[in-house]
Amino acid sequence: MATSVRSTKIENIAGLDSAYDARYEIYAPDAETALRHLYGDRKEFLEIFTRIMHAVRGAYINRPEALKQLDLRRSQQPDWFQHPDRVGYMAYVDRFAGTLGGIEEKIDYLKELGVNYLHLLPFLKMRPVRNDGGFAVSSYTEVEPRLGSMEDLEKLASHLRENGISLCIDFILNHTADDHDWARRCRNGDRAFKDFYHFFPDREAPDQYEKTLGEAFTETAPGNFTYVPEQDEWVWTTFYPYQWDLNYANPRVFEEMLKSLLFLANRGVDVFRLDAAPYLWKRLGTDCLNQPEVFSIIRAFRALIAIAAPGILLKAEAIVPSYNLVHYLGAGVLAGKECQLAYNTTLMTMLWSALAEGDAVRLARVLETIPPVASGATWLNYTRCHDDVGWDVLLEEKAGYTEENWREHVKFTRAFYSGDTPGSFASGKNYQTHGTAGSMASFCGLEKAVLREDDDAIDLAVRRLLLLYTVVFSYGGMPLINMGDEIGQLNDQEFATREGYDGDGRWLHRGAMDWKKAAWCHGNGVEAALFHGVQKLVDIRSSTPQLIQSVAKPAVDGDGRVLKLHHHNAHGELYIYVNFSPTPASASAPLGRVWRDQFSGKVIHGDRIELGPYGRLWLTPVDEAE
Ligand code: OTU
Repeated sequence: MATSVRSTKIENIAGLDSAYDARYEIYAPDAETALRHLYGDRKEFLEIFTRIMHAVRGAYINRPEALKQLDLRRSQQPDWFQHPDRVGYMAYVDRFAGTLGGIEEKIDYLKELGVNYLHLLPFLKMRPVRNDGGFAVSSYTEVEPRLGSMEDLEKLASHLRENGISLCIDFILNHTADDHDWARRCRNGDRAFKDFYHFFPDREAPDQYEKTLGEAFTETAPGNFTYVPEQDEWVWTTFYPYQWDLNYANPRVFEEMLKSLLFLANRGVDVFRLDAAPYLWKRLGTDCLNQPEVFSIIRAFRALIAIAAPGILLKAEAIVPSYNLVHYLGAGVLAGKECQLAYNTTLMTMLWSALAEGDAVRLARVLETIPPVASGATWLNYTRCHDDVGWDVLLEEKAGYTEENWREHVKFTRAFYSGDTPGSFASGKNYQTHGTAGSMASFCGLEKAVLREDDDAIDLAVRRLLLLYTVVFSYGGMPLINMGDEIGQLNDQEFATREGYDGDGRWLHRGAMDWKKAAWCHGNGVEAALFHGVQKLVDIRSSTPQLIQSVAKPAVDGDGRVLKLHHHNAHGELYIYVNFSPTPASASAPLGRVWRDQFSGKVIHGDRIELGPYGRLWLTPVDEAE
């Protein structure tokens, strides 16, 4: 057992207030354990640990008083983000509102919809031309000048806070842009920065690694290594050649990234989306995903944040099968020590699969296999985001189906959403070798229906969209709306002419927010049907305490076409029924109680329930006093 450095460090923090000292006592041992796993074999470990603790201490000292107060409030209510009234929204700054300042003018719109968690896609200083939609960061402490300044960020964060909206930003911690100061210094021959990245003098080691590595961008950026002519060396680049993977085996990288994170936290950021989290540690002979050290990196961040800024949440972006994914939320003895939130990519992909098939059997079977989530953490449920839908992840979640059956199904689903399958209602485009690009409304059939001016088809598309959101809002966890879904924004057919496109098909669903359409949300057309439908879900959800710290148990009914979700907690029971097919379905009513559907207000009598095409019910027990 390694000797503890804790007692030495405790003296160093004397003089800070009791809140800090108490948190140090609790969380420094977690940080130490995690950091020892990463760097414990270095003889200078004590120095490394001391430097890191000084950074944490400095961040606390510099933390604005208002944020310290928020930290205290949140420590008293650590499940604040799990309350059913929490609803998320994600958007690109420029496409939603032009600049950070512009976002302030959209706060009323967000509030009207019922949103109180806003994820803004990358807006930190980015590589000028090709920058992967901002995911190639040139500086973690500066805002992209085109989008605003650090002052603007602070101002926005504080206005959002005043309006009860928490701010989530991307923390792109796997790689920097090749024009980040660290990368520039490397190219200029500064040896001190060589170790910030993974460099190789020739192809020997890269070729060895490639044998077991996958590929993120199979078509636009094949391979995982890029030749740097200035250095006559190869550098590790999982994503685009201009995104250089950071080397977390170097403790300075961890230290610098921690400082960046705490710097941004002190500007008023509430939640950090840990981009491409699975990739942080490399090990020869593996796929270099989900390595044990990745979890120690996250654990160290979590424990150190818990000391300096405990109101902050970490959200894992890990597009991996659920048996790996749950570990990003902590499991077993590591419960409460990893991220608090993770994208539920299994639910997301399976929702699309069920909608394409008009059948919920596979969906329910896969949901049953998702391992339970640790207490204190929860899912972030969504249907679409700025990326493609990657079907690959499903190949690993067969839920008892044969390899061949499952492969065929995944192939069918992908073809369905590119619109290639005869009779498919969807409009989308194949992306790379394994994904599909397209907006939620276009996937749901609105694009084809509008083109045909077919009112019945438009109605079905609206029903599909609201059906998927019903599951997202009731599964358990926080729901996330992707910009424009609430008004049925379609694919951007001009995407290839947009600034930033660079041959990347994901721009198909990254068009600017159509504010003209958004203004129609008060009318009585499609936009209004969707906007009010989402608003209604927000309302119902926020008065459903049965969702607190609960994940639904899935079942099927109605010849396999109806998904039933069941919740049962200290606040009672909840049943959700959704018919994934375009034809009516009949299902058995839950027994033992009288139930009221929160959508229609109607009481359910008898033991059968009839659902219309893509029909849905939100059933809570009728109060006996009623
Ligand atoms: C993320 O996505 C971002 O969401 C993308 O927009 C970025 O391009 C990328 O990182 C690089 O920064 O491969 O198709 O397991 O799969 O991080 C999306 C996680 C991606 C990865 C995911 C990545």
